[in-house]
Amino acid sequence: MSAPDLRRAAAARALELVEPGMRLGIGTGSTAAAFIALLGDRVRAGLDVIGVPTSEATRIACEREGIRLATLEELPELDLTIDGADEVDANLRLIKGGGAALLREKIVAMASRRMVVIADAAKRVETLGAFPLPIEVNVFGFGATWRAVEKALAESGCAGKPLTRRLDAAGEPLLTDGGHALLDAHLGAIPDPEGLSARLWAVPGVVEHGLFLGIADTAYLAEASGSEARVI
Ligand code: ABF
Repeated sequence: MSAPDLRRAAAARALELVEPGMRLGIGTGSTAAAFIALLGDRVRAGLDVIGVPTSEATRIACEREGIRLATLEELPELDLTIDGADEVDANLRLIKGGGAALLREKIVAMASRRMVVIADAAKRVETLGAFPLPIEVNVFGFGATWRAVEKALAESGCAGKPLTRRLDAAGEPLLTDGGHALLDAHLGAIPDPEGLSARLWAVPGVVEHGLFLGIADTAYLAEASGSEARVI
């Protein structure tokens, strides 16, 4: 059972929630890509849905599949968002943003009545933080914000943990679809996600961060069970 097979199994389970006429938030990343491909099959077979993509990459993938799209301005209230995650804990708290799309992902998820996470069960953790926490920051005053984020991390009991700037494939500082920079906080563990979230939001240059707390209501996590995939 390969990782793509597991991602497809989780995506297929989420697709069962999609009903004709639904307004969908469509996520970013490889598991969301598996969902887009399966949704495209259903759309070509006649399923009538409309989607709001969470990134330019997802917009392009949906267009290639023939999935009808709208902007969040056109559809400010969505029925269901399906998206991946980098980590999921037992309380459905997430770390997202490895795909550099966290701001639009969080805006779209917050505009949805439901958010369902799809992932390989390997994303399940006891404590968030092994995956570096993405923090989206305004490029204006980047250095000052970097120092303010380090202070916020220290106040959250994460003093001295490495903070790096996200680079693109060419090794240049990455800019998100929204034109912001990304910091990655290599914390190892986040014992108090809610407290850290509040401290990061208090930093003026922080646009958003990858802690999704109280947003997802369901997670479909796929694991190998013999030669089959089991979704838990
Ligand atoms: C996106 O999906 C990102 O927020 C997250 O980092 C990524 C997970 O990607 P994958 O499904 O490829 O593991 O939502």
